[in-house]
Amino acid sequence: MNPSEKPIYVTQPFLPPLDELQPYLKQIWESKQLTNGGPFHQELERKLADYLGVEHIALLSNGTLALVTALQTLRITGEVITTPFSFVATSHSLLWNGIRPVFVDIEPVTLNLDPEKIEAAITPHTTAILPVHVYGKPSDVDNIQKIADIYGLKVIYDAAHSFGVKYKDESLLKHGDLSILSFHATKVFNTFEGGAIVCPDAKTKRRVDDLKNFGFANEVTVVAPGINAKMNELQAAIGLLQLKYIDKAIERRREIDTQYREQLSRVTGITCPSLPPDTVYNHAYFPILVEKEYPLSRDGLYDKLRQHNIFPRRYFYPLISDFPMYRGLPSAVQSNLPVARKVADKVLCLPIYPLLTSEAQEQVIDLIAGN
Ligand code: T4K
Repeated sequence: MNPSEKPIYVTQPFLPPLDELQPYLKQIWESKQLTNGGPFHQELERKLADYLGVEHIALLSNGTLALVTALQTLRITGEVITTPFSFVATSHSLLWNGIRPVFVDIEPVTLNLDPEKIEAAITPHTTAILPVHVYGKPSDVDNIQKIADIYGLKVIYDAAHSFGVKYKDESLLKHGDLSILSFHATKVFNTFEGGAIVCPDAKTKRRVDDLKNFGFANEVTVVAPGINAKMNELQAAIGLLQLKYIDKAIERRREIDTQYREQLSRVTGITCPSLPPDTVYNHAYFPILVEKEYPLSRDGLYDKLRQHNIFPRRYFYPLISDFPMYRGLPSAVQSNLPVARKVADKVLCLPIYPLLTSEAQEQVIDLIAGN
């Protein structure tokens, strides 16, 4: 098979028609309100809360600062239990708050934090659990909450991948004390860069709003050493436009997912992880696991696709616990994380995005199937 003419990346951002941005730009130019909670920012907060089915949402400049700010909002200190199988921002947010990450292994089917292994990692210093809904798929929220209740721990979900995901008929983002979202260019819903914190009540949202604005509660009062993590008006305008197209974009992702699942489940040695029951998914990622029975190793398949101008990604390899700033931690030892290590060595995320053509997808499938 000839290499694809145009590179096929793991993702490509959806962009609304350019001419639809013009009226928003005009309004920004006329009002000169560029940031600090302007009208588009306020409108997007309202519309997103509505669309996602949550009480309150605070917009931030990116998902990483949303994580950092969420931890500060709940005054988390000491040790926090988290997963090594995620993007490095999850654990970095702990270090930025002077908190020690404690890695706990993942569960082999959902690839999320394994609740059965959490209790053994709790110490007198543990204050919270920071699970990730990896690829947007729900963590075991019920069992995680049970443990949190028994030990008096807070739960903050890194829901960077979970825009629009529903679990048991309601937004997945309602679980835990707070959830954060990412609106990065590579995400299902993008504002170029952007993020949010989903809050259960107005008081918590107010604290987030103060913290994302240097800690200012009013012109003369600073309540905490906050940071500048505000979403600006241009980002918010893009978000308002994206909302018009999001359902169609997710629908196209669903079709691509179905096609991959049908075609690749026939290939010996390729596993397509399933969805937890009761989930309405956003099809943010399409991970496959390259098993021993497949003729190539995961990296062999990764290289083969790259030679054909197709660029899948090994999300999440290496494990966070293998990066230099984490590997000295007692919980980072290999024997503590056997499932995460195995999964990190066989996972490959395939191209999935609304503008992926059927021909391009066929090419990816044919190469994996060895045709
Ligand atoms: N928590 C979790 C669980 C996360 O996954 C992330 C971010 C965060 C927290 C933090 O949220 P943010 O602070 O980012 O809002 C990407 C993203 O940069 C990162 O947002 C994301 N997770 C992570 C999983 O993936 P890279 O290094 O893989 O991105 P990059 O630049 O290689 O992009 C991948 C492909 O996407 C490119 O090959 C082409 C395409 N692309 C990318 C960009 C940026 C485009 O077509 N256009 C673009 O503008 O990290």
